[in-house]
Amino acid sequence: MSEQRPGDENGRAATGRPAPAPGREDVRRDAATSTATSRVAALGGRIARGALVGLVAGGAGLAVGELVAVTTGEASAPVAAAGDWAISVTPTWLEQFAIRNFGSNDKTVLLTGVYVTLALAAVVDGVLARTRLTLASILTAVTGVVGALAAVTRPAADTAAALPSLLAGLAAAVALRRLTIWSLKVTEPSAEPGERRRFVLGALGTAAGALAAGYGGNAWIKKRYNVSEARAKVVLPTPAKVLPAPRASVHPKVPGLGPFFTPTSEFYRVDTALTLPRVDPRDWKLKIHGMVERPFEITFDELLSYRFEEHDMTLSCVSNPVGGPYVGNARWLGTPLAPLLRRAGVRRGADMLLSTSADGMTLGSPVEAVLDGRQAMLAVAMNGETLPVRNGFPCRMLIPGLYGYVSATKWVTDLNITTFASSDAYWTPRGYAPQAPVKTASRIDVPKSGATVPAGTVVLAGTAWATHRGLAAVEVQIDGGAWHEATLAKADTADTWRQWSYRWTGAPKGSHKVKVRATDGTGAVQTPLVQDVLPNGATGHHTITVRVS
Ligand SMILES: Nc1nc2c(c(=O)[nH]1)N[C@H]1C(S)=C(S)[C@@H](COP(=O)(O)O)O[C@H]1N2
Ligand SMILES: [Mo]
Repeated sequence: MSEQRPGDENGRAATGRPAPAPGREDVRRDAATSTATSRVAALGGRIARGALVGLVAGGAGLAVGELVAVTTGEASAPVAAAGDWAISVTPTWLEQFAIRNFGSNDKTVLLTGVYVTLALAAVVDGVLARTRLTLASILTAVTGVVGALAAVTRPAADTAAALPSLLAGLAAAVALRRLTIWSLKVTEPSAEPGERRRFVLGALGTAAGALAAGYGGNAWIKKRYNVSEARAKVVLPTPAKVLPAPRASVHPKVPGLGPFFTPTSEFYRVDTALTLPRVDPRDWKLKIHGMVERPFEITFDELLSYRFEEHDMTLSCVSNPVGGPYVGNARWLGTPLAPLLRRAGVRRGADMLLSTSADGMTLGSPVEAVLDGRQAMLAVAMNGETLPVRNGFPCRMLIPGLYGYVSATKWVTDLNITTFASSDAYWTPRGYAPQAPVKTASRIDVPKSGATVPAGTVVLAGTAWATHRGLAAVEVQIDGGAWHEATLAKADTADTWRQWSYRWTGAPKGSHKVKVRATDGTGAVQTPLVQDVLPNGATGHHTITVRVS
């Protein structure tokens, strides 16, 4: 081994001090002070150089990982794999905290966390390498092994997914070793100018190469796994049942109130996919199996040859806080799910439809909800457009009346007929209820909470839903007074939300609390009881503060 003995550096720093002349106290003190100062400076320099070398080496590793992931898939790249793993082990309270505080930016926050953690590890390895080169190199490689484990333990991963992180760790270790040796040479008293140049050029070259390979690799991945062309080529089936556009009266024309159909680009997104599954319809297959008489598999073309129907439905998330934004309404195009289950022949005793997505997410839905006549479907389009990748392209499941996490499997590829007693879906061990019908909810959208409005007549407006039970009434309450019936816009289907408005006349100046509650189609009034998202959806009345001036 041509290994430097990095300990030498410390030794020099400790012993290279000039001995003060005996008896010259003042000089000695000065010398001691300046020696201490220079020691601190030297130490700072070493840490800075170590940190720099560590970061450059780590960057080289990540870049190699990105390049390897061009063949093994986007989700197997080191940062993506680490992020996916972090998501899967995130405790529910932290996930709730992230949703509440970061909303749809939670994935950016998570990725930032992964990068910061990796950067810290790289700095530690880089500084450690100056005194313990072998140990630091091994630690660096081990980080890669940890990443590889994270990559292969993802539910939808194959063993090749280990490669990017393994090779990233190796590349980082090799770069760390080389750059550290060159860097240590520079600080030797016998250092030649050529050695400094070698280190600087080596570090700069590695950094530049890492940036180019990292960005290049990432762009290549994006291009290689791009399905936007395949998506553009999908010819949507003509629905056997075409819906007329809903009457204009489904929307009370109140400025500031969102439209009846949520524009697809504004539709909320909730999933665990750090890297979106990119499923080419040509490769897509749906398997229906488990407790069935006749298991079968269909291709995307076969799916499209089935009977398709349009259906308007509001989708909402169990994690939506009272008054929150994780709800959307769309016109979906899908093929009914019930005939598919009948074709397979559900065996007696089976009560759960465990669906799996291309990225290994599992959702459990009651078989009953699919077969009881409601419009459970496999959807391929929303609002007249092929499903966007983020909303489940090429195919997603939908069951009216159930929260998304127990019904709305995006990128669905597998339907396993089983029992709730024998199978757990992803969210169940994480504290969420295995079954979760949508709770009646209502929201004040206009004015915004905290807004100031002119005195006189204040127009309040919002949205309310009790998916599949339908919505019968909305009432508003001001400052704890009587409940006033709001004007409901026309209903579309029992599966869609209803928008409402209320003219609050003679609103007096001052700060006021406005509350809303709904009554569902069965006549049940929305509960005032405040309950958290866990285990099966938040409850309580949405309340806003308005300042009338
Ligand atoms: N494959 C997959 N499907 C999924 C999820 C997921 O994490 N992965 N999340 C579910 C949840 S919790 C909800 S609320 C809906 C959200 O669908 P959207 O993102 O299209 O709004 O998708 C559901 N389907
Ligand atoms: Mo959800």
